[in-house]
Amino acid sequence: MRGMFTKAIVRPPAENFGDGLTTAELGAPDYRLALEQHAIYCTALEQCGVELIRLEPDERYPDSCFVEDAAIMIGGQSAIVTRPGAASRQGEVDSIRDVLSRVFPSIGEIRAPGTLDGGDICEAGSHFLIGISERTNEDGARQLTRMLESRGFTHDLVDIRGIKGLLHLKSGVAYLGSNTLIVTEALANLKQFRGYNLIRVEPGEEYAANCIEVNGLVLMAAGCPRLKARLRDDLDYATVSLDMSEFEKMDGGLSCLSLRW
Ligand code: CIR
Repeated sequence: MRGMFTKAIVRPPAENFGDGLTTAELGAPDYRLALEQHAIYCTALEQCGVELIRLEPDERYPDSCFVEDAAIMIGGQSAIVTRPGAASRQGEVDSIRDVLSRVFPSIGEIRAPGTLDGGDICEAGSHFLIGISERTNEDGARQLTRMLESRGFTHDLVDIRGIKGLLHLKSGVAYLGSNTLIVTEALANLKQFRGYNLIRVEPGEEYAANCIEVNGLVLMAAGCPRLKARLRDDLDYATVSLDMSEFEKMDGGLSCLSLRW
């Protein structure tokens, strides 16, 4: 079982955040509101007992607030710097590498022609679910599986390329601990998820599938009352609802805004 989360990297959106990549047709984000939502998200992490490493906003990379995509944490013990699938995001890894190399004695790295986004990697105890997506290719996934195997972790690949509207695996899956996964209906029947207690999000609440469990608390998107009630009443999870509207406009969710270990 993994220990407590004690640290997380976060980076507020830069002023040109709205120039980032998106497929959501929800309009342009309001920058001030995005900053506010980000600040509330950071406070929620701190209230879970996590100490934040706060990076400066970086205008060179409009998507750089989504720090999760630049690295993968393994069992809280080691880290791998990724090679994001979107060319416009590849430079984001440099500052993340700088931070992580001060924390971990040695860090792995995904190399070309591999591409891999942290949002495609779901750590579920000692097992990793690895999404193959428009961003994470087979070569990137293969490099990661070798690194996981050498550290004693197991894995399954999950090809999400045919699933409409799913940017990353974790846009539709979250691991809550205790062998429990939150999944969208579109993913629920995949064989890789057999053996887990599956909590299916109901139609209309798909965005809530991207949530994070931090030291016993589930941080989740506001506006998804059915999932919230289910977690609270049936599974006894305490939840904190966070308004993520401006990040949703840029295809981002709760997990992508921090790198936790
Ligand atoms: C992108 O398209 O790369 C960003 N606009 C959103 C990234 C969200 N990251 C994530 O789900 N892990």
